This record gives sequence, C-alpha cells and structure tokens, in this order.
Amino acid sequence: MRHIIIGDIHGCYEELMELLDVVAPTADEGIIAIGDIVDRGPDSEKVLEFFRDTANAMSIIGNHERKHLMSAKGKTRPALSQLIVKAQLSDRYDDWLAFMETFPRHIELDEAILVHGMFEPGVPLEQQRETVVIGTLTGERFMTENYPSPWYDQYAGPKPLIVGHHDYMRSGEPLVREGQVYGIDTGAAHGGRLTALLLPGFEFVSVPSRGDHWTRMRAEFATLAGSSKSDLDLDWAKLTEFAASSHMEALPTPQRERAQRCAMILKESDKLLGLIHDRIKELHISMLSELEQSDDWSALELKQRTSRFAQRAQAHPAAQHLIASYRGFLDRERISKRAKTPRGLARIAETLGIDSDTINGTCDGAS
Ligand SMILES: [Mn+2]
Repeated sequence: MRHIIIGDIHGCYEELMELLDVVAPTADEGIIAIGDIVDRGPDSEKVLEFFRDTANAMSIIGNHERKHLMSAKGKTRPALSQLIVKAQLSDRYDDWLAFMETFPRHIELDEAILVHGMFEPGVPLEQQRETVVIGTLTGERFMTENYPSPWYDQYAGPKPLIVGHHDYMRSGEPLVREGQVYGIDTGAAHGGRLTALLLPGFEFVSVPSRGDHWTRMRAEFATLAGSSKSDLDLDWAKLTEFAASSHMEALPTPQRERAQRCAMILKESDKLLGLIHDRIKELHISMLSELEQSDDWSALELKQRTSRFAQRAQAHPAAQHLIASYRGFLDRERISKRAKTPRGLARIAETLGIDSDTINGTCDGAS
C-alpha cells in the first residue's frame, strides 16, 4: 500500500487531477499534501474541497495556510495572495479557515517525516520550532542565521525527511539528498511542475504546470492590491525621503499615511534584503561544493576556478550576485543598489524562492 506525498499544490487543481490520474491511487492508499495547497494558483477552493471530501486525503499545514489563519486573527497583514483567495472564497472563507486550522504541523510515517518548511538538523521532531517546520519568515531568518550552509545538506536522519515550501532546483526537478531529504515543491503555481513522491519506494511522478498562474492571477486581481502599489516602484532615496516625514504630526492625513507606508516598505525591504543576502551565500556555497567534487578541481588555478564557477552560476537569474558572493564582494548594499526599488528586490527574492509577499503586503489593502 502506497502513500502519495504531493508537493506545494497552490490552487493548481487541474494539475492535481492530472497527477492523480497518473498515480491512480486506490481508496486505501493515503494521499498527503505537504502544505501550501492554497494561494497563487487559480483554484484554491476546488483543491480545498478535494482534501475535505476525499476520505483518504489530507494536508499538513504550510506557511500559506498559516498566513490565512494569522491574518484572519488580526496577527499579521494579509498579503495579496491571501486577499485574492479571501475574495474567491467569499462568505465561505470562515468555514475554510476552520478546515485549514485542522491541518497538522507534521506527519511521521514509517518511511519518512513530513513537514512543509524546514528542519533543524540534530533536533528531535517534537522539539522543532513551529516557525521552522512551517516555514514562516521568522523561521527562515532563524535558519539562515544559525545554519550558514543549507540545512538540508546537514540533515542526517533518523528518517528521510520530505519537505515542500521552496522550489530549490527551479528546474521542475525535486531536490534529492538520497535517503535524507526530498524537496518536492517544484513550482506548480509558477509554470514548473506538480510532483508526487510515492512511498515506500521513493519514486517521483510529476506533471507539467499549465502555466505561470501566479503572474496571471496577480495581474487579474491587481485592483485588490490597492492604488498605492506604485510606492513599490520608488527608488530608495525617494522612499527614504518620504519615510522621514512619517512622524510629522502637521502633515495632512493622506500624506502622513503615505509616509508611514513608505517607512513600512523600507523596513520590510531591509528584512527581505537580509534573506536574499543569506540565500545567495547559501546557494553559492552549495554550487561550489558541487564543483569541488569534480576530479580536476584541485588542479585548477584560481582564475580557472572563478570562470568555472561563473559558468555554473550563469543560468541562474541572480548569477551576478552569486559570482559576487563567490569572489567575496557580496554585501547588502550591492544587492539593494542593483535592485533599485522594492519591487526590484521582490523580483530577485522570487528568483531565489524567497517569499516576497511581505513587500507586496505593505501595500495590499492600504487604500
Ligand atoms: Mn509554497
């Protein structure tokens, strides 16, 4: 009897149906989603319905379900992807929140441990931080600060770990650390693939995404993001200038609100910048350790190594930063300078698989 573990579905219902057609589970085989079944893709509600109405199917909680729960409780601001789903679910939203509330934060099977986000190497499952296993921004920061090289390269048992959350490879292929870590988010909502990992055999099955849903959804629901969206296109100097007046009591209300928004955007940008910086370093280290395994590496001269690294990094959208990191030139200032604006920064974040919703969130619903 198999378990079918499915990566981040993100409202990609058609892809989910196609995947299940291929896998053809029987009624007594368990279907488990790794979390993030909603947001970004077109059909969050149909996916929710599937998991509610299919007796042998369930999902663990992902950071996107958590964002819905937290923002509904007023603890965080909903980002655009939640605002869209909230609008889609309309008066059924509260019922679906109650359903998402029931998702467990992890599942342990005979063959593997399942969490949505990350896992602290060497720490028992029960003692894992919730922010880390679910993959919140706080958890991300904790991990990059405490585990400078990727955590999934440091994980060593006791059981294989299956995670979603980041499309680590950005090629439609899962991340595989044989017998240790399986990262099965393969970017279904972004034009990648939807992937299932079949236990106990650890076989992969995947189907292509029908397209870059999230880009399309963002455009379709742009009005939900509010009219202040253009503040994300201000350069850093302008933003700083606006933000500086956020404490001036005498300013007329709209201007003061804008000043406060700009201050908030700067604050979120700064956080994102830290994550981007750490992620690039992490990626550079993992690319390098890959290259170091080639037979002739130790015989190469410094210059040859640099050009070999540049070749390896070339295909990545953040290649310039990766090369800068390799050469020891990477710093936060360089990244923000090249990004020019918060939106530019968000774009870099997305290419690194970092959630940039917090930046977009600073403007969502502001008006
Ligand atoms: Mn996700």
